[in-house]
Amino acid sequence: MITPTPASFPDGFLWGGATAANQIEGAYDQDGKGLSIQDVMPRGIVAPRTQGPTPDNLKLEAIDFYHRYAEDIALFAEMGFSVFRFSIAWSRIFPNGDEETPNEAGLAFYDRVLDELEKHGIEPLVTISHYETPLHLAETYDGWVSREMIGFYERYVRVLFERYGHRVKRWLTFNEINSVLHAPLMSGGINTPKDDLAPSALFQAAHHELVASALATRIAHETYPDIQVGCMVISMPIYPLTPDPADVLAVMHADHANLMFSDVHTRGTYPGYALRYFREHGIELDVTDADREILANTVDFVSFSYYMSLCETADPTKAAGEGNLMGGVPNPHLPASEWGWQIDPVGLRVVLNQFWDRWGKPLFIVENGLGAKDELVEVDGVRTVVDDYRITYLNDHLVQVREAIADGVDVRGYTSWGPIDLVSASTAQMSKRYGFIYVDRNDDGTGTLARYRKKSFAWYAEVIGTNGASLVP
Ligand code: BGP
Repeated sequence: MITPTPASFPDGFLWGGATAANQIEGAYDQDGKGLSIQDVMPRGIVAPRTQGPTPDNLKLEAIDFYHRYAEDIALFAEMGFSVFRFSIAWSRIFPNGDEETPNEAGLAFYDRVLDELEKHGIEPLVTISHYETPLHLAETYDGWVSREMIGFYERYVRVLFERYGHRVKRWLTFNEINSVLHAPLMSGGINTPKDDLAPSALFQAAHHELVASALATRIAHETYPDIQVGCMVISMPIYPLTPDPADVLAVMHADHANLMFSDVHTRGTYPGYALRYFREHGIELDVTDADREILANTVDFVSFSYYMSLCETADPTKAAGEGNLMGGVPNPHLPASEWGWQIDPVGLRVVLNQFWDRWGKPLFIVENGLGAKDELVEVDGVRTVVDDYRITYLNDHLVQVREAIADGVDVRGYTSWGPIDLVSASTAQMSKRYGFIYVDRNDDGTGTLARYRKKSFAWYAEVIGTNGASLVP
């Protein structure tokens, strides 16, 4: 008699939250930090970059995690976090990105963050590059279009592993690496405007990132055997708009564009469909023998963000909808968030099964959540947000994670996006809030930066405290 996997979270399942340096830290020019591309993107990806930092850029101060990290980590600990995902700002460590020696003051900041996490028994999960390429690398080298980036990244990674490798066991090489095709500046530090960028240059940039990512894995496996390296991709289940085989084929092509990155990460070579695409679109990649050898260093686990699903159709008259960097055709069966992102908890179970069946690697959900407008109110004399909509969203998604675990999928952990309110990546707003903790800061930059526990704070603490048993099916 074979016993099926029980529908519950395994012992040791990691629970926590995820952030990115540029969206929380602020202190954009302190202690030797150089500018990053985010310091010239005051509107996120919805408007062109500016020539330098402008006062309307909320990320310059963000939520001041740089000075308030101890208070914030204590709040995470109060919710019972066993893991916290954050990124290291590359331009704190190498202000321009192409220096020989790192900036000690920048390194020391992350020592302090790690000390604080250790104090509370919270495991760090570190993203090496999360949409914050040093600006100098974007302006001088056109970001990842240039092969030289691999060497700069390698130097950065070696410094990080050497300094923190004994206390950080899980690393992610690039945030949402497959987003480079959709947001070349934010994702790949590519200064050339997207419309002027030749497809060959874009895929060459993607190739350089893939090589750099595999190189990080090789360095870890050769020198730091305790370190596990994962890739991080946007997951996006894509459904055919109709059963028309032409729509199903359109889904297959859209899936390929999305999954190519993790196919390379997990298999170590480009899949046949990618080679065919390159050939038919006149894309000639510069792939050296050394690149091929490096790519063979496959990841230890696959991590991903999940916010929504999309539909695809071969019918060009159907309009594209709003989405997490990738526009798609709206699904008539699903509601949407205030920002038009369609809400689909079942899609998370679908994607977990698809990834597990395809790669057989342990999975980690490192982003998921609802961006919503919150209202700070007073309940029994305490300032809070009654965010039942967020609780419903997260509950329903976590129930589907549990279903996937019962399907036999190996899921190691879950970090909800933005456990504390932070600046949005796509729109650079404060009002698009994801947190269990409200931060008093408005889109016009006003506010005290005080922190308040929302209703979802106690809810998440209970979910973690019961290892998911309190979730409502
Ligand atoms: C992902 C990014 C994050 C994050 C999240 C939510 O694509 O990795 O950095 O911000 O989406 O998106 P947004 O902030 O645009 O609501």
